[in-house]
Amino acid sequence: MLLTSRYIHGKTTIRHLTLWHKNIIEIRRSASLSNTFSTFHVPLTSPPLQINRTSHHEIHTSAASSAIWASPLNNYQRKSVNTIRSRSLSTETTWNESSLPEKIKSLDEYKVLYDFSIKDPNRFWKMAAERLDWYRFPTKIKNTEFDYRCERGVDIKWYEDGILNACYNCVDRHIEHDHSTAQQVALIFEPDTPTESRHHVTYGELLRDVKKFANVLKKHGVKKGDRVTVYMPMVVETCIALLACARIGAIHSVVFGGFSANNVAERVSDCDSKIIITSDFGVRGGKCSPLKAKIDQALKMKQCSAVNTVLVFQRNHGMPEMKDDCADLRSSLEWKDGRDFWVHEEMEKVNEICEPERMNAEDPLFILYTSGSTGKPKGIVHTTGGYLTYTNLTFKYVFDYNPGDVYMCTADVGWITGHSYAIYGPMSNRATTVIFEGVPTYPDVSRYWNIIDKHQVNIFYTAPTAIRSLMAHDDKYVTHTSRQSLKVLGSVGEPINPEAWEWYHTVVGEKRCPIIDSWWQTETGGMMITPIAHAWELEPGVATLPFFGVQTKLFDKATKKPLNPPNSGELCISDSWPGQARTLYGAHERFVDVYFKQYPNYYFTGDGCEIKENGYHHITGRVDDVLVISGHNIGTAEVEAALDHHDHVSESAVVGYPDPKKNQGMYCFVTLKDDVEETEELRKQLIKLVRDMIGAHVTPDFIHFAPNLPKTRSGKIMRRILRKIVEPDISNLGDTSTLTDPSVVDDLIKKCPRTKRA
Ligand code: 6R9
Repeated sequence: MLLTSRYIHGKTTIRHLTLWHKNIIEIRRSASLSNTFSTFHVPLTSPPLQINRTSHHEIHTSAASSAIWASPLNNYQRKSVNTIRSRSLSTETTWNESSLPEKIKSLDEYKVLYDFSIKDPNRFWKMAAERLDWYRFPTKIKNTEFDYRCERGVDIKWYEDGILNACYNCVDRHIEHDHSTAQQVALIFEPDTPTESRHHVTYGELLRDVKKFANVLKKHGVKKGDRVTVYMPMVVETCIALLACARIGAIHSVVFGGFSANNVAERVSDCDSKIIITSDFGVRGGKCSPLKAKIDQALKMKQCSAVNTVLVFQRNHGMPEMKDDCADLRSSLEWKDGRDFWVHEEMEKVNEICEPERMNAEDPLFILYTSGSTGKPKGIVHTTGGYLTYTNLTFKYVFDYNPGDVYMCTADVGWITGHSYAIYGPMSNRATTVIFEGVPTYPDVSRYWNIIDKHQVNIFYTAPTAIRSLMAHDDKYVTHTSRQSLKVLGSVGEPINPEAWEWYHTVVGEKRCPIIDSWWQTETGGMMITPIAHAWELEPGVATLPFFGVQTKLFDKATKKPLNPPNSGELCISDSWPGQARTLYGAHERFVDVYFKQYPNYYFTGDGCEIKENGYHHITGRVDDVLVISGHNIGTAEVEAALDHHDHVSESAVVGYPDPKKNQGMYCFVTLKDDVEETEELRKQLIKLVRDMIGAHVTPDFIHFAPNLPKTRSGKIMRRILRKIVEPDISNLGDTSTLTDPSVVDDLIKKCPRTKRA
């Protein structure tokens, strides 16, 4: 179903798109041919870059990038949104090929630029890099190899002779280009409890605090290249900590604040960090959670014996109000003199002068651990120049961010979305960002919508899990709020089922706002397949088209042969993009094994995808989640989408179990909406619904009503654990410590007929 919503330009043109899609395939063919011969010695044919030298800071900036920053915040920006919508009816493209356009206004503009990005990645990504400020602008743009079989092996370098600083690009330069930015709000802090004092932090204040904290790090011996573990709640101080690391060239490794002491210890020891930044506690959903105390526990473990410094922020330093349980936590903290330091005391001892470190584009910016399906977590390494260029450009184009817009991303900084689209993407675009400490359901399920009204949020980015949990309640929790400020809505993290998409679009966005269903991964650094706001028509639950420079390719799981669209298969990416991870920390071989060996010369995403007739990409879920039942391949996401279609269903998770006759049986966990009764009748209706929607060969064997599903901290359902429960192999559940609520697992086991039988 194609939406013909009013907010998007007229009646496009499936035929047009199809023709164009064939075109892409052509371009891909020729691009892959040319790749065989030369990947990076492509001469740069664009005119030489205009370099301006600012006398005080020796920062080189292109004319193009300074033009962006010189634009004042005025009404023009807001008006322009409307003109873009009407202008997007036009099919003419005015792009002059000397620098990237400020916006992507239509599908036609996208097509022209996409083709260019594939044909000439060196020029495209050179122009993208001009959006940043460099101490030395790179002369080498792309130098990448995906083929593990060749002598060089998998090796990814972008902008390799460029020199820049990520913190400078996120803070200093905005003020240097336009002094009034010192007064512009950078971060709006929204605390867990709505009545608690909140504060706004301007770019000027942020710069001061980042410099001071960077000096605290230096005073404690942190140097360029050192790894710094960050274990913090979602507060302004966390942004300060990350930017301060980036400023002095230290590599931050954020560990989500909900992880156990064991998880922390494993991650501290893997990257050998000697310093930890934490907070005395965090507050989420009205509860105070100990952070420093967990660090103390971790530091008693052998793996952490090298840690010699713990810098501790006070959660609400200088604020009068504090919950009793939080005050108790603070007063009962263990304190080891010579190792533990209060940040507010250390900040008193340093000055505000701290020049940014000059970093090579390929110097690591951060490590972020993501749990592998087996074995120990993978330390994904992102580097400075490519990552920042990619997150900067995707943020700007995809959300159509305009100066003055207020942006909010609900992701915690403990996962990649928090890095790329709560900090580096928005801040390098001089955005104003809401940092929310709490959860969507506290103090009630209107919380997000109230925050949107309170801070007049224009762009809102969240995850399907939050959307599904909120839509399980009465719409009045949404409709009693205004939400008039909203222009763009986003979703990331899992496939969004069409019902959730429709609800988000209709009830939350009142059909005014495009839904940016953006597909990407920790490993990809930034958005890869995504709509661009206001540029083309949307389909519920469909991520639509690849971002510039991203070439997708489908393969057949069984034969490993490439498939031509329209088709469904395993999703790979044919060539490098600047935002991609370079390696796994200390484990390059594992990096190659996991991502580059399945399909030689391609990056393997591990996701399934359907590319439709119109070129739109529909992500169908992790490929390990495909069931083979009596010879039929059945994507669990498809069954879940059918179950979620029922009015009474809030969400579902489908897994397989071994079955001697059919190879696998199908087991469906179903969470019902508020106040819906679990009845035999409903169970029958759901089985029929799946058969009707997908086909008679797809019949759930079990429907298990489960009020809660095991979820990771970032809201993804942990199907690995569900598979173990129904197999049943409950003595072998693996690590459950990364779950939001590990007790959910016991409830599921108790109610599972298969475990009972075993
Ligand atoms: C950013 C992030 C990556 C996995 C990815 C895919 C799933 C993310 C999605 C989506 C369908 C989307 N995923 N966005 N699936 N549609 N819009 O979530 O990174 O935590 O590494 O997870 O999430 O399965 O492979 P990460």
